[in-house]
Amino acid sequence: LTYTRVWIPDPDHVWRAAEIVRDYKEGEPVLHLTLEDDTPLEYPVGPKSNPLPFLRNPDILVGENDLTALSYLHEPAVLHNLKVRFLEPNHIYTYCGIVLVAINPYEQLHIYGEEVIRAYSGQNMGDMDPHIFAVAEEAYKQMARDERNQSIIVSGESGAGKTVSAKYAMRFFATVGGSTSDTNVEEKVLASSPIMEAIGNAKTTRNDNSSRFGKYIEIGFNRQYRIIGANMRTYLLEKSRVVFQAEDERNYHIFYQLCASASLPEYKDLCLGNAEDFTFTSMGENIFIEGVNDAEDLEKTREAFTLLGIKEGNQSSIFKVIASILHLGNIEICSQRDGESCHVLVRHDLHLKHFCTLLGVELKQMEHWLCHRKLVTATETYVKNMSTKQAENARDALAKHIYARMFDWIVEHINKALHTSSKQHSFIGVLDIYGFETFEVNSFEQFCINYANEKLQQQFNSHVFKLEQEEYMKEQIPWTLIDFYDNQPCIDLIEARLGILDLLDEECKVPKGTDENWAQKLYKQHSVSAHFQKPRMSNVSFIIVHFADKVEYQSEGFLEKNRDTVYGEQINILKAISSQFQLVADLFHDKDDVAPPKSSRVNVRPAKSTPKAPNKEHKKTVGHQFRSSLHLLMETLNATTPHYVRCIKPNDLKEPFMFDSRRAVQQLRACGVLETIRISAAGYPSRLLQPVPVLLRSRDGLTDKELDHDMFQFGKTKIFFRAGQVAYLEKLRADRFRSACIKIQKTVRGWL
Ligand code: AOV
Ligand code: MG
Repeated sequence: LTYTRVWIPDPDHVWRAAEIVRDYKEGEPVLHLTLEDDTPLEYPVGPKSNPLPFLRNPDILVGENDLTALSYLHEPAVLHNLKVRFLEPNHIYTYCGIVLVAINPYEQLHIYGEEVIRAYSGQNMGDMDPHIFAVAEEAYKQMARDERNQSIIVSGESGAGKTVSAKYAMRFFATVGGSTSDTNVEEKVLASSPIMEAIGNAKTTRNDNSSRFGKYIEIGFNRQYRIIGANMRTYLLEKSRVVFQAEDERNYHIFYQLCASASLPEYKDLCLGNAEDFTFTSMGENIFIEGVNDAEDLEKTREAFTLLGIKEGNQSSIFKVIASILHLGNIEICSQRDGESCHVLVRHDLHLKHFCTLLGVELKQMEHWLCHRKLVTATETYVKNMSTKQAENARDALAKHIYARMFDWIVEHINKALHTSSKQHSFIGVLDIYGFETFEVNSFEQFCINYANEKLQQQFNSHVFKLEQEEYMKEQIPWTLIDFYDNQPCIDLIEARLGILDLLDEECKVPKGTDENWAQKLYKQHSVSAHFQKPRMSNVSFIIVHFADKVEYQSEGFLEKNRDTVYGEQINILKAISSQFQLVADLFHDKDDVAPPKSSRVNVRPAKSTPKAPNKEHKKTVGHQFRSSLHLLMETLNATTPHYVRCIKPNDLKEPFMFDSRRAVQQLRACGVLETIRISAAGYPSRLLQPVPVLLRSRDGLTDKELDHDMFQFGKTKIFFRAGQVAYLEKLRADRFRSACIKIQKTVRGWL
């Protein structure tokens, strides 16, 4: 009796180990199996039931640190191998061809110290355990070897560990590429993280420290490959969070950090108190995060500001702006009896006073423009009352606007602090964006976030699959095309002509456009798309079949968020006070994002104290800007050598070392890791342009003992190597070079 070990599908564990206990002849309807606990099982097989099960790898291979080393490469093998490594020796990193898979341990591990960085520095990827440092080292090495810019692209769903991985990669560069001078520029690069997290991360139901913006930070190096500076680009901050948080979620950390420190003497004049007392910080109804001390974190934020050279004065202005937003949120707008207009109870409303004092705004003006707006028609300009609802919306829009401006101001100043005048030779970019996410209610923000992830997935696909295959074909290397999931149709659905974004922009231009009308237009235009669905029970939501999952989006609010209007009068008030506080003045320095009064070309008579609003008709929509910034990002990434890190979230409970196979497999299926394995195992990831190094001067040179014949292929213009072979050759070359040097030295010494 021959035992054959197999994997069979299982509803709980996805795959289950079994053994075939009776010889099977082709065409028989059942396989006789036993499960691991010796239960016998008759497993139906055939065209109408199950395909023949996958074979299991010999135990000796399980735990391999590169999945491409497995004999049988299929989903159950990959899953099992990752799980065994993760649970038994607690190895969170595994290579998967060119991709590093990182499973979130939800526990502080002692594998990130400086001594570990030193150990990885200068080593070859294959010689060490898989690690984020190994990937970083590879990028650093390739930057020097190929004289080419590099990128580390970290992806994975929300909470999978992208931000943590990106920070470790940056720490690696700061350590191995630290400057020799005393500018401590590498420390400054690292100091940008706590600041950006304070102002751009928040607790969501998926992640206590969820990034609500995307970030691409380019670390610049000189000819000696020492860090000389850095520059950061950010992508679409989730502004709505400033004024609204879902249950059990929080606003940006910085608000809680300030509230927790409200009693300190230096923050007295912010007039803050408990975060529970402010609308904008208490909507989620839980102001705490387990294990986080907001007051201590404020200290870290401040230290980082100081390290980056942001002066005390500016720091306190930033805190004033943040506090002013909290006060703005607490301003009560009361309905008048007529129901058409509203007012603010100034005498009772300390928050309005605090807001005005903190920003140096004239109270009377603010009070007026909180409840009124200016309308411009073809012939005249008049002032109109706002309803309570309108006024509240306008107030919230102002709060979001102020926050977003402050965010940009800080990014700009961090960039100034990281800027260098010395000549940059090359850079390594680290990309950390918000991960794919789906909530109970998904809106414009999730749509943008998931769109970004869709683009990133495509970048990955085209790098790994298309480019590889095209290259092999161009070079006429034998190669069988491998099918892979191409998400271009889904991207087209979103960004192509008459796609979701185009229709949204169009609806924003229609005078009486509504979210519902837009949804109807989507149904009409896109029902044929395989990636678009109309939910049966709804007339206002739509479903997109993303690479990672199906997501249902509620159309409500899309138009407003895409337009992103703030009433010009309120901005004008803030501009009018510009002389008083420089930072506030800077924040509201003209940019064309103010809502144009209707038919604004005529006759605008600005009120005396309010400077003229810029009357640009063509303010770009948020969706439009986001699309452009993603295009730019893809161009940048495509001009670098990419290194991919795929983060996997092993469970939804944030439990240390708990592996939920169903969740893991869902992510593996979605991110293309399985296809990557097939390609990397079959392909030749390394290549050298001919003419090749000394060692490999001819075809004959290559076929001798140095390399196994299966390890390379000659293309028309390049030689292709299997993974790991180039490093091997480099070592051989170095050895030969060394022995040649020694010979010369000996000869020279002989002469002397
Ligand atoms: P994300 O960046 O991928 O989510 P994070 O990097 O913020 O996820 O990770 C979420 C949490 O998981 C962290 O706060 C840590 O507690 C834990 N964690 C992740 N990686 C590690 C690690 N290597 N070691 C220890 N703990 C880790 V989002 O920003 O939500 O998409 O938008
Ligand atoms: Mg993150």
